[in-house]
Amino acid sequence: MIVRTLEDTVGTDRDVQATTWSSRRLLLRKDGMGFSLHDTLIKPGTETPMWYQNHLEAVYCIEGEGEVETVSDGKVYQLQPGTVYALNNNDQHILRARTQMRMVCVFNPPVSGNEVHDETGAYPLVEEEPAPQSAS
Ligand code: 9YT
Repeated sequence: MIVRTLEDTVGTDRDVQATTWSSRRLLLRKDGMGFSLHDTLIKPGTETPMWYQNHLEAVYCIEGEGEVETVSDGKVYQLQPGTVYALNNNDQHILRARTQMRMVCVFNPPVSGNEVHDETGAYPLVEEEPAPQSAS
């Protein structure tokens, strides 16, 4: 069993900083769960365009307020603690934080931890490593 705390991740390579957010990766691909689990802080007053073309992501807001817009149809959804959005169609979207927001994010497939958003707002797909060969 894996037991880990947020404190365990802060200041380590599991604590990833970007211009508009920081993401504490509690579970990564190497943990072998088939998804990754992140505790993410979105900076207040920011706008983040994203488009995870290689991943599905669910985002559960637990603190703060903001909105998310789906680019294809311009719809805007208000976010507050207790609201989840799920990018089930790899939706291109824009996240706007009115206050600092704290989000619990789940990625399928899991991120490996070193990805950064590319110019489209996506993370690259990290190929599975080959299974270790048993010694004969
Ligand atoms: C909510 C969101 O997608 N923020 C961007 C960071 C991402 N969730 C991550 O890598 O944790």
